[in-house]
Amino acid sequence: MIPVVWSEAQRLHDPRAEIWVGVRAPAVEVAVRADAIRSELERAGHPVVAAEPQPDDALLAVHDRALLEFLAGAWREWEASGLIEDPGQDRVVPYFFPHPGLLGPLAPALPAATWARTGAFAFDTMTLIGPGTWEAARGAADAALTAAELVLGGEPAAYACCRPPGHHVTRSAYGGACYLNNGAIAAERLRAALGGPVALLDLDAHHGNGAQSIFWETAEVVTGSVHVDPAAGWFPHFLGFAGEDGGGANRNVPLPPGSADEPWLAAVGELAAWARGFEPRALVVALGVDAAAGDPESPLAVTAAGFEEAGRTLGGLGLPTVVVQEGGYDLGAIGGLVRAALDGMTAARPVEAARHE
Ligand code: SP5
Ligand code: ZN
Repeated sequence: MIPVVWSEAQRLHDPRAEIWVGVRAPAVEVAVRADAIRSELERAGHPVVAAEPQPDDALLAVHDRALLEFLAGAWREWEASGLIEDPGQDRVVPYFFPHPGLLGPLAPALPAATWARTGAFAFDTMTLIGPGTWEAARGAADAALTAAELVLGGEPAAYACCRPPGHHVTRSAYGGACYLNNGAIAAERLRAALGGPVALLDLDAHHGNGAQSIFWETAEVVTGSVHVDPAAGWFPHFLGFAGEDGGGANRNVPLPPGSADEPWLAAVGELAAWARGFEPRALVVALGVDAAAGDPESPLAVTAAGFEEAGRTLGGLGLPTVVVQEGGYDLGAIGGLVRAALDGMTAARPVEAARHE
């Protein structure tokens, strides 16, 4: 049974809201998501392992120090600034952005005003920071790294119940309900320990723009993503098109809204076959389950049987495998969807076996 790595700190993140087109709506990325997944996996017999604290170096390997320092201090600074009382904003949120069209060739200075600084690091208005956000994001990254360590220690596969998710975060900017790129951090740890290449394949309904950007044009970590087509109007809007190939080291398979098991599984198969061509030493799966039919955040229509089959396809690569949780917002379904995906992954193989092939 694939071990489930759990960080108690993830519950400390309560974004309360997401701000979309200027309107404050209830958050969908909530702590009970992780509770639902954990209880389903425990019921199915998966052992639960506590995340171990990990060194900052592992985060600095994929993120700029400036982003990490901002995230670590953002809430305290916001609190001290008086913005909670006046104008009455209880979460860290951007309002002004160093757009390339604004700056031209000039390098952005870090704004002196607390209320302006957020825009130097956030690329959307939907990813709010509150009192426990940094501790939770750090806990999620610790979980991903602990899962990587379990795999390096001989587990064929390990699952990190990461919350908040991570796959939209680049080296220098956060958004999409994500703060630290847990999957990229795990992939880089595996690459450092085993040598490259490592494959990172993203099943979340939204494009894995973070890993694409972090590992752009390096074949040491090859990245692939299947997602709903941004050309049909979906987040992250500016990225995720088929032509973004990173000099051959990235592959995107955008699908039309409404796509169900057949085209989605064909895309998963295409990504797996493409990744196999690099002869990777390990696999990271960014397992969002928001591609499911019934998920409120995506128009894809994948079934639980589809997720199990995707697990079989990815497990069939026969690689040491770290699975990290990304999106998935149908609280009644997410646990079963994650369990189905892990159920499929029986063919993952431990580091030594995969090496002595
Ligand atoms: C990890 C992950 O799945 N992030 C997805 C973030 C995409 N969210 C896009 C939301 C688009 C606006 N939704 C409007 C609904 C208002 N509640
Ligand atoms: Zn998503």
